[in-house]
Formats: sequence, structure tokens, C-alpha cells
Amino acid sequence: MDQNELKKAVAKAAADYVKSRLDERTVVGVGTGSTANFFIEYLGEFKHDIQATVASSEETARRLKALGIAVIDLNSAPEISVYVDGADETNEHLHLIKGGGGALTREKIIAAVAKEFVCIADDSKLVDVLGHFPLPVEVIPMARSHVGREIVKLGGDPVYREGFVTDNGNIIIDIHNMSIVDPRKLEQQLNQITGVVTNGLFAMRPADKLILGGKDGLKTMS
Ligand code: ABF
Repeated sequence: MDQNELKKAVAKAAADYVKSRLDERTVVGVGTGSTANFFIEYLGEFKHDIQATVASSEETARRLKALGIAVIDLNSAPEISVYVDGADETNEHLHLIKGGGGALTREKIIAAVAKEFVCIADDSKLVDVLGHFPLPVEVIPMARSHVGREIVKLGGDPVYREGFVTDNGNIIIDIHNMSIVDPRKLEQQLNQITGVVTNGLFAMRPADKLILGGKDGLKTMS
């Protein structure tokens, strides 16, 4: 299987999992990115059985609506039963780097609310130590230089994502060349920097379940 087929396989497994746990109150949180896009396609097959979805980006909302899947505002959702999304990197503790697509803040909000967070990825995303993939940080535009200097103090190389504006009207700084040996600590340190909206480490609230696709088939970790 090539990488796309692996993404499709884990998306199908997640859709089957969601389907097996449906009840009349099920609101599904839906992620962003190419793996999540496959999940959206499968969700369309049983759209009449779910109450609604909450989207982690404008792009995801657009895709869901195009398939006739109900999308509601998070503030109107009584709860999110399950949130399904991809990741850029994961370690064996299900700590993640997310936000390569720039949707990290909405993704983190949905993860915070969701009763269960199911991450789906091909096994190229599994690493021993996070940080090979640049860690995205969403920043209020006027704080860009300040946040950059603080990131240097923490040992990272901040790179401004040129020409990119988040769905929330902010900018992204990607942190390069940082070996993240203590993801929970770094997540909190970054959150302490004034001007940071969110960072792409999902360690304080990791995934609950990880469905990984590899050449030997699917593996579920929790
Ligand atoms: C989202 O999609 C992001 O958090 C992450 O950046 C990205 C993963 O993309 P893909 O599924 O295309 O590899 O989940």
C-alpha cells in the first residue's frame, strides 16, 4: 500500500469505529488534512445516523457541507462524543505534533472538549522523539518578533510561515531544529509566552486512541 492507501485505510477504520458507537446524541469532531479528508468521505456514508459535526477548519466545514453533512458551531454542541483527526508526528505516548496545515487552535479546542480523541495516521508519523517535524505556533500578529525571540531562548529556530493567515486571523511561527524530549513541559512553556494563541503540541491532552497504518496492516494504540 502506498501512503495514500494507508491514510484511506486508517480513515475507514476510524469511520467504522465511530459508526459502531453511534447514538442519537453523537456529535463528531472532524479534523483537517489529507487523512481527515478520507475520513470525511466515509462519514458521508452514514451522515443520516449522526446528529451533527463540528469542523476544525473552514476547509473541513466546506468539505462536510458539500457532502450534505450537518455542521454546527461548537457552542451549539451539547458535547462532542468523538473527535477524529490526523497528526504530523506522534510518539508512543500518543503525544502529537499537529498544525502543519495551520488549523491547530481549532483542533486543540475540539480535542479539549471531545470525550474521545481518535488520531489516524500512517506509520511514517511515529517517531521516538518529537520535533523532526517543525512545531507550529499560532501567534497574534503584533507579537511575532517577541515570540520569535522567546522561542530562541527555549532553544528552537523560529521560522515565520510567510503569507499564511489562520482561520482566526493570526500568523504561524514554525519551530525548527528542536528535539522535544519533554513535550508536556515545552507545551506549557510555549503557552506562557505572551502573544502565543496555541502551540501544536498535543501532550497535555494527548490522543486517546491512535490508529496507525503500515505495511503489515493496521495497529491501534491507546
Ligand atoms: C491535521 O492535518 C493537522 O493537525 C496536521 O497538521 C495534518 C496532518 O495532515 P495529513 O493528514 O495530510 O498528513 O490533522
